[in-house]
Amino acid sequence: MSENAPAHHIAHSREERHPLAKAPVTAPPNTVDGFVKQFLDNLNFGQGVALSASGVNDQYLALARTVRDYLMARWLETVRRQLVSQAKGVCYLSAEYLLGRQLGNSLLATGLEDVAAEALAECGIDIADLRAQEVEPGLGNGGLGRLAACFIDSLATMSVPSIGYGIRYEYGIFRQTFEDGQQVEKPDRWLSMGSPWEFPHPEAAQTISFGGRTEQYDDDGVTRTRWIPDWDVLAIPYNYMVPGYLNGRVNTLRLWSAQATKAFDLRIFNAGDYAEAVRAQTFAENISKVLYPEDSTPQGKELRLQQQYFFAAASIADFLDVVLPPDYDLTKLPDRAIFQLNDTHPVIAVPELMRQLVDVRGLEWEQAWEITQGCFAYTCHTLLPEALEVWSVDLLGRLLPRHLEIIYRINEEFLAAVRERYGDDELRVRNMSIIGEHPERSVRMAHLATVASVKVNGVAELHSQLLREKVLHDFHEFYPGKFTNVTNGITPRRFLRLANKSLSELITDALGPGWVTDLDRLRELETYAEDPEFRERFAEVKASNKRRLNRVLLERDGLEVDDTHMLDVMVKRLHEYKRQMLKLLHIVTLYDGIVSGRVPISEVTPRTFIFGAKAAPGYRIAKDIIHLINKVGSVVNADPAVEGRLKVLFPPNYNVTLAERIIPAADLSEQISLAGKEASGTGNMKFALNGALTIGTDDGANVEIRQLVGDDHFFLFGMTEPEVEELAAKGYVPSDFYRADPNLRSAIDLIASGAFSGGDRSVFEPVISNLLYNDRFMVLADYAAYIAAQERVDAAYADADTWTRSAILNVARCGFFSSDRSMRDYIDRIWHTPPSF
Ligand code: 26V
Repeated sequence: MSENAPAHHIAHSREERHPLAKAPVTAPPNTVDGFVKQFLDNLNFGQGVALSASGVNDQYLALARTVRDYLMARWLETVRRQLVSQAKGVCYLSAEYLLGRQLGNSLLATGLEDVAAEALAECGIDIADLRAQEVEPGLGNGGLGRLAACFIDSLATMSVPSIGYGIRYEYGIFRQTFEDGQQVEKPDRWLSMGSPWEFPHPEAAQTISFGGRTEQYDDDGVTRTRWIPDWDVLAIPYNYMVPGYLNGRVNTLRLWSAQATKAFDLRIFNAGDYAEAVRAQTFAENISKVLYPEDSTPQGKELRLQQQYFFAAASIADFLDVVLPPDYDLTKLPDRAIFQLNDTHPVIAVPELMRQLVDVRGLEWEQAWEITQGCFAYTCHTLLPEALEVWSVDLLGRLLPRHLEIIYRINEEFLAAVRERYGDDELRVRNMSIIGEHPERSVRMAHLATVASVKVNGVAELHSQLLREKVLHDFHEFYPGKFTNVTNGITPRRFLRLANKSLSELITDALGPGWVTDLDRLRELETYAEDPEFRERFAEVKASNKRRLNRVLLERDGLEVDDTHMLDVMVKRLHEYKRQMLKLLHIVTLYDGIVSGRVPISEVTPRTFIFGAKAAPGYRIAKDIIHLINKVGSVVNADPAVEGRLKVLFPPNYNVTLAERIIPAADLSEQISLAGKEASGTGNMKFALNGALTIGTDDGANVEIRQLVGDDHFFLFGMTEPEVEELAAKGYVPSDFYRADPNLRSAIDLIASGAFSGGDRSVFEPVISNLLYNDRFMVLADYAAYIAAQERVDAAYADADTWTRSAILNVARCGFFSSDRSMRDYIDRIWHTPPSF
């Protein structure tokens, strides 16, 4: 596998010239003194400041470099061994990696947490202040990007040969701020304070071409095609360490950054208008400038397709040119590499590999296609039809003319096989075609991915079933055995061991330390759930996590969390299908009950509601919902009639760092999507593993969570997926529900009356009319069941000790959701890439 340097391009003799160069790279001494020395060296020689003159950022950068130094020997050794062994490895292709902060994870992986804290204390520095200085790389939107980050963590921890490929966006997901309760997006300048975790390798750049035309030529009697592109950019690899947990292995994440090629420089040189010419350079560099913040409705933007091809082509070329030895027999490629497609974003890698094999390396089409079909696997992450990517043939043909030809040929041969099987069932042919005709002629990337892949998987049992039965039904019939499920997972290193240190210590006290890499061992906690003393300690852990969250939110946003309240949390992207509106209707119903006098205040369970959610900047209704949540919060929090028993908090800019603080403090996890819409969810797993109870629908991985933890420890409500289908078939009429339920009517009327918008009825009119006339996600249909389930929650919470027992059982029974298990499933059933050392 490829790692930090372009391996066999290194002249090995050079290394042997000086005796010191022959010695293996070693880590600094693993002692407090050793750490202090390394830290001061990095501060002095790396940052160019004396300790006495250094600021927090200097100190953070020096600390980051120091931890990096401890990982370096292992990284170089991992690279070396992978090159020598040439074992089959995974190339994980993902347009997003939502990594979270690196420092804490690196300290954990090296076992240096205590040494580092002590060393810094000796320098008069509180390590917590330095950790707080790190800006997380937010190179993803939500679940899909975070999943990629969990997976590469598990692959490193399980010693699987692998490399992650992606894009080094200069601006990650926008920073969310609120102005008068409305979302305002600010650029995320995550690189501006320095980037100690990355290693650029401009010498290993790939040239990526675009545009132009193709032509045929005669090659010794064989007609071949060549692509004559008309512009290109350089893809510069930036390597990041992916340390395994205490196993001495460090894998690589390689993110590509766009840079103008010489051709652009030449244009600048030749152009009369120098300033204009420099601007042309930024055109090339735009490609990796910014992460698209839409996470479910692809916009068909040209720049987005450029991004996809840019990183897919660079990654394929990197693997073929740099990782494989020079005379590698490409017919063996399927035994050497599997390219995992994280959704359709990298699928253009399929025709790119074909182009490389046929046009560049001269293989026959049939042979190339056989190789290609052995090298890809595809994970689908959605069920929403509008989220399935398509690219207009017009655009694709303009940007990548050769790839369009290749796609057409793949489709032609595929449809011939379909016709051979089914006769001239033209309806079926039209439905399965890689090319769609309406509303315009376009390439269906999910179809291309399915045709090209060894396996296609969904991300939870229900999701995979719906893929087989609905979304990709004809393909399942055509390729029985190609479809499979791999239920998502989360890394217990970041989301339990790092994020919830006190719970981790409690678990380690009970079970010993091995559980972090063997999460099924949490089962052994079941007996501890019956031990009153353990329950008391567990409850104290939860309370201390609430106090910690209070400190964080107070400092970050001036918000207060009352540690005597039930903490009821809904954190995830804002999307109608996830139904933040249902949660909000619950809150408004409680408030309405209090102010109308229908519910005595003494009967209201004290609850703090926390929301965290970003809306895609162009998603109107989602932004209106954010506005409404904030406005309801201002009114409820300020109303003396509530007596502080209900609080609604919406800290802005929810991200991985904040998740690590919120999730361990939560009592109740809100997983309330319309059944059949959430592919899996992974936040649901994080909460359950941290001892929150779930209130949820039968959707995504909620289904599996409930099966594992048991019905007594999960608050299930709402329509099932077949019931949703049934209601949709018969016609969902929201006003029927509105009229039939006085509580619902009253809550909606309260919002519509302007009670949360200073009397202005127009502000939230779009949200209300959406609910009443235009809601694809049937919020009102599940309202009554949701309210009833929340009443069960209140009743259960009233018995604190029994609640704690349920919380412990949630932890004990969620070991299945370790991403180590997900990786094992991929390895055994899709990749066939065993651990190597
Ligand atoms: C789509 C697009 C469209 C174009 C612009 C950028 C962009 C970025 C991402 C996406 C796909 C979003 C799909 C996604 O995130 N799915 C989520 O995947 C999680 C991991 O499998 C899963 O837990 C969630 O249920 C699913 O919604």
